Amino acid sequence: MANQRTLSIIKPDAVAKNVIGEIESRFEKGGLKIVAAKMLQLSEEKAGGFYAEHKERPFFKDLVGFMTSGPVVVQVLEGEEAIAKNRDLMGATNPKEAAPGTIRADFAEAIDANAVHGSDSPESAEREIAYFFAADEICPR
Ligand code: IDP
Repeated sequence: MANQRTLSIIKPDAVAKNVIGEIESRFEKGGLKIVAAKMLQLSEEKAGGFYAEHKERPFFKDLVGFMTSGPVVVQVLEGEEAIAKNRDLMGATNPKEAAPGTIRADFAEAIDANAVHGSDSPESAEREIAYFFAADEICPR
């Protein structure tokens, strides 16, 4: 098993619901360590750049609008198989399809307001972590 890092975002809907702590607790209880974290208000440019791979999709404008609708918490999670483990803890993209007990099943309302983001591959994780964090903002422990 490989020790990995992954980029996690607690999205504006979950921040507005005041469940940051409950979501962080899922990560910690799931064996992941938070090794970097900050709260940010994303600009349209920053949110659009983050989701650049979706820019031709019909939901892109709404996605950027949602991601800039309030503050987010961006963070780096570290642990064994952290990328897959985080995706397991998050549940399916559409909360209506997310397994019981996952973050999206418990805290998200809809596919376009689904509480959390998590990198989906080692390549995405590397790009996404560098998109938000300088090397000296990450604290291995
Ligand atoms: P993921 O967040 O589970 O990796 P992606 O397919 O990468 O899912 O999509 C990125 C984000 O775009 C999703 O989390 C969701 O908020 C939004 N999204 C994806 N598909 C749709 C859709 O069909 N309608 C509205 N929003 C969508």
